[in-house]
Amino acid sequence: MSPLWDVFKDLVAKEPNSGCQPTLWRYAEARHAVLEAGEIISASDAERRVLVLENPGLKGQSRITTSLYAGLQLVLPGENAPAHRHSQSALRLVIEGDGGYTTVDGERVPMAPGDFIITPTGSWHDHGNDGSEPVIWLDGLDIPMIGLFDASFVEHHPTELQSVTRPPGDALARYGSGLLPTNHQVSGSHSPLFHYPYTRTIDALERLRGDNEIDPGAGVRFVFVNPATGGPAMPGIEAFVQGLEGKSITQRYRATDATVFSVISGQGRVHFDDRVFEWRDHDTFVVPSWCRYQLEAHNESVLFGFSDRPLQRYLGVLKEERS
Ligand code: 1HN
Repeated sequence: MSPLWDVFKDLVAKEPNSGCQPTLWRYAEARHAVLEAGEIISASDAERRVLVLENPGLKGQSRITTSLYAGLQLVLPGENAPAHRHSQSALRLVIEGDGGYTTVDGERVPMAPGDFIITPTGSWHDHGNDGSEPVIWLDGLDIPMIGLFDASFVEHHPTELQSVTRPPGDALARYGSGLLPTNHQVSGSHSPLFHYPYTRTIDALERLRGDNEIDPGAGVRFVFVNPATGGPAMPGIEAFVQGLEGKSITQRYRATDATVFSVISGQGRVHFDDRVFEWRDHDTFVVPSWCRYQLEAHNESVLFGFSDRPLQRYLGVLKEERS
């Protein structure tokens, strides 16, 4: 036994205080480092050749926020990252390069810049690059959460690549047009659609540019949903895109879900109470839990973001404040 009164204040904190720090990774520098990693180890030897975006306030923990992992992954032309599956769920935001692909449970999905792709818990996935340029993307996984539950399993596929058993575009044809096959059984967990092409995302953002009704004070903000339920694409992580007008600034806002942002396009600043970061194309930055911030855009910009919001909502602990 141990005395509660010695630790009570730490266990039930007055407000969030994990140590997670506001941090920005410049893509120009990160890209250079990731390409250098490409000279040191192959994708196949590494299994996944990734540079982890580790929060400097959470050193040695391979996490970008208390609950989430993020990293930048490189696949060079002709390379493969072997097929495996694990308890952890992953999302990807493609940053650069054409000719990349990922195969998820038998369907091979092309990766184009801006595409959002999920590999939910337990799904077989392998990656490759048939093009002539390096392909780089941002990975987000719920690794710290699965660690907390002590529920991690991983399995390697008997062959380096899984077989492709579904035609290209199959999931998008079945689930990507606001139509649901009448015999679809809602599983209640993750989205049956796992590829959200940027061509469609940007079309929605452009059509609604300047609309301030979708998320007042935050530009035009769309969540990637499971079309069968209207809920988030994966139960534990919510991802969104946010379109900001040129020379605009969002309302002061804070929430209990620490949020990872990746700049799809544009330039601007993120203002915190005690610091300001300049961001531009493909930079990644993190806003810790309960940290007030404003997003300023110098020109028309598109941001991608993700957080553990659905779980906080489910537990009834999600708290937001606009001021
Ligand atoms: C993983 O499976 C991927 O499939 C990326 O691309 C990053 C980090 C830790 C554990 C598994 C991938 C990962 C990972």
